[in-house]
Amino acid sequence: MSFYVTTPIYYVNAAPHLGHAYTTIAADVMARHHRQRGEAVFFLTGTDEHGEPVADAARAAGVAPQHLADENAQRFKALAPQIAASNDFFIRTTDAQHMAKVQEVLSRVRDNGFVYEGTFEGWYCPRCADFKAENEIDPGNRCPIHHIELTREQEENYFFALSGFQERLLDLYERRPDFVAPRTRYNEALSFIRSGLRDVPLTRHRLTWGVPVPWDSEHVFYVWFDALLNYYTALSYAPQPAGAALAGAGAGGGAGPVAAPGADLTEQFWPASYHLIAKDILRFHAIYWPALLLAAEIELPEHLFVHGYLLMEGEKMSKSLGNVLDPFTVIERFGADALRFYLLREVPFGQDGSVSTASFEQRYESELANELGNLASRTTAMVVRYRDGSLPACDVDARLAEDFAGLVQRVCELVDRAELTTALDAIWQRVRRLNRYVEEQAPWRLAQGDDGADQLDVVLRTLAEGLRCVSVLLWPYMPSSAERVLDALGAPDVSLQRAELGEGAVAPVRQLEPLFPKAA
Ligand code: ME8
Repeated sequence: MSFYVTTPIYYVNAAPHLGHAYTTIAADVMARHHRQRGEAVFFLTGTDEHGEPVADAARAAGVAPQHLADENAQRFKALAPQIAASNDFFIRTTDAQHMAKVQEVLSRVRDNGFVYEGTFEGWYCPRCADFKAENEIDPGNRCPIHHIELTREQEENYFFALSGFQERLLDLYERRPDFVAPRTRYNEALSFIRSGLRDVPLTRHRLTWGVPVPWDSEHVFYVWFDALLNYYTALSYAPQPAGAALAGAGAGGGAGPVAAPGADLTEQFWPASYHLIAKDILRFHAIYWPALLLAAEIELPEHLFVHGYLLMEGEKMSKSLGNVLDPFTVIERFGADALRFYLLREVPFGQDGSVSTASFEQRYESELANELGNLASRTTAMVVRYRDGSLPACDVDARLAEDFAGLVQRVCELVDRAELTTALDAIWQRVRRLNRYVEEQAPWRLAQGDDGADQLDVVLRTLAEGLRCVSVLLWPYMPSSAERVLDALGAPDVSLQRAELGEGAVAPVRQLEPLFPKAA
């Protein structure tokens, strides 16, 4: 089994913000979860460095585009470890190997008869790098996303014959109702296709910052075609994934076939299992991308999952709108795990949702510190206090086993559909169940006198097992906190194979320091 997940490649016209962190965190949760299942996983992120968004920002800053790209690509690259993202590769569209592959694939599209010369005339947003249809324009000829005035473009271009793919795309959407999720986005893409597809420019004449068109030196490829192809080109030159994220936790890395170093990974990982994007770039991914792949005779990806916007004060957060919450500051105060948890818990994955410092702090305290943190502290403390850190090898409480039955399976099914918030909620209900169990059983009473000794054994073993299971399942969301708990329980294995309640080996338990201390 192999699993390949991607994020959009981000524009290097400015520094990363929370919106970018969000998609990368979500992709990381999926990648880690599939590694836990023992699958060979490839997780790709990177930067989109060509086209007007970058050329214009470089001009405004008085530097060469490559200079701006180099500077900001480093900032995006640095974001990944800070949010604990375990990406296997970081692609930059200025990589020579990527550029050569783009030329190869798009030449094939031309050889296959889907490219012709023509004149484009229409409205264009240089920030979106997008040609807008008449029904996508806000009053005053403004971009509905960036609110800037659109420019009127008239240009000699090579066109991609998108309109010729209408029937094949309709057929694709009919045959594969899970090609785009959630359903609202599937419907949106489908109605766009049904409304009639127009051919789109494949190249730009006046721009020079892009991948050169091999058959006409006066053109560069339109940035979106260069960018979309990253998902495919990366596999041709990325190194073999190490599966390192699991190795640290003692499970020995991802399984699956292992290619020789330097081998082309396309056969092993293409087609992509999931492209994660936000709804701003739906049309490119749900329409242009499959059409381009059909034109190039490349297999289509399995799923596209479209998440919503993180909103601050009701507006989409974006570099160009200026209302940006800095993920680095949040991480510095509360840690990456807390940010990861908050984003996937607060905003149902797939919908828009507001984020704020106030709701972050509230969840940090009520859920992370008081629910999970407290469960972990008191469970380990009680095993140490009442049993000297040695758990008895007895069965777990049957009622709790019943409450946990089917959980691993359920989480797998939900993550398979990218329902990351629902999966997290299913796990969290068990965190709460375990805290209620402590209250119901009152181990401190059982510890008084000898009559309750057997029951206390069962309660402690059940709590330790419950804590172990939820920690394994939470690992993709909060890797370092989960690893700390599992380490204290003497059970560092995060593979899902033995994540059922009662399947853990009995090991010495250590008292755990507070997982989520009050922030300074
Ligand atoms: O569009 N809420 O790059 P980009 C949620 N280079 N997600 C957000 C967000 C927000 N407020 N703001 C940004 C591009 N994102 C192209 C993509 S792909 C072949 C080329 C995330 O830097 C979300 O994933 O504008 C969104 O789709 C992406 O950043 C846009 O990043």
